[in-house]
Amino acid sequence: MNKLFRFFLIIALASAVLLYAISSLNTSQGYSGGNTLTIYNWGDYIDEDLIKQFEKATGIKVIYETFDSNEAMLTKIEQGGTTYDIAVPSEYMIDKMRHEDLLIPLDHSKLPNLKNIDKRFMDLPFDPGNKYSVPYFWGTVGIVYNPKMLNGKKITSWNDLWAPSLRNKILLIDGAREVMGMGLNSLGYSLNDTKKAHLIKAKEKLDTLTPNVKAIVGDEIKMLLANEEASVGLVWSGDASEIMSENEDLDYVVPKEGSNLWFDNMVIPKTAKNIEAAHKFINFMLDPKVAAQNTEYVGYSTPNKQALKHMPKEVVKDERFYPSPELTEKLEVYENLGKRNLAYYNELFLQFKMHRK
Ligand code: SPD
Repeated sequence: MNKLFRFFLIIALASAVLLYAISSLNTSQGYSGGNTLTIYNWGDYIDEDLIKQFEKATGIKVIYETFDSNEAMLTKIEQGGTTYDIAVPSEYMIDKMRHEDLLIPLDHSKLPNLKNIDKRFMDLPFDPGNKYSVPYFWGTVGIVYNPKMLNGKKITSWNDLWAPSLRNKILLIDGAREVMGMGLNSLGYSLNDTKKAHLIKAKEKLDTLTPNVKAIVGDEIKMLLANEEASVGLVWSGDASEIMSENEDLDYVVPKEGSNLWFDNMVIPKTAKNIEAAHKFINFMLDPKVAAQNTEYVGYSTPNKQALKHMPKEVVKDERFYPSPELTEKLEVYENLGKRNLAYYNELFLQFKMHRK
């Protein structure tokens, strides 16, 4: 072998080794594809033991990231820096994403466990025929409160929160639609109202709640309420159920003026690199025993009818967290209000937050 040939052979081998090293580095740093699956979910929204079970059963490596609002999730997906294989948006965001061509149609033949979902949660207006999304959890928005800390006082209405006795006692989840929704509902307006005058009135009413608001927080709301750092919280029902399992003095109510009924579903974003593995994971999460384990861990309400059979009766029969269809019919599901209106909700919510400072 002449010297020149040996030199080129060494260069070629070195480049091959370098390329291999770079590609495995990419995989471990969160690039989807190959044998990895990148999942983007709400914080505190899965039993991570199930991820390990899935990895063990399939040999697929899961990269798991979290978000704290639909809006933050959308921005990250639109930026495209990380290519998520699965995301878990709520209904109005799914409607927005499918209209903006950000989702991949699901292959139902790869999701045999879809049959376990209660028909009540299938084929909803935000995704006819479940072309793009599969139910994950559902629930309501309401008020969790501690009667012991309120001298036995009961809360039944949004307007109760404006009582001067609640000064500095209320925590709010950091959600634009939830907080604006509370303002709208307290005035008798719809959660999907787009009249500028009504939205401004709702924001002005929220401003008058400021003295009672101790903080606007993320998932730590559960710990703060369970530890009695505040006596009232605007929360999602699943968080209330988790808080109440930590502190039995608390109660949860869906206010009498009305509230939100929501659905979080699994989707495959357009940028996905491992569509095959995404279907495998979605189908895995739809298994009745897996869904029951996840539900017991997370505390939210499962749409999986077969999973309910594996769960404690007192949980499934608790109408606060599994409200009947008659009750849910009276609640409103958020609609996709369009770019301009959604941006206006966010802007007013931001102004409300600034008003507190
Ligand atoms: N910590 C998990 C929070 C999940 C809340 N999803 C509810 C969204 C309602 N729009």
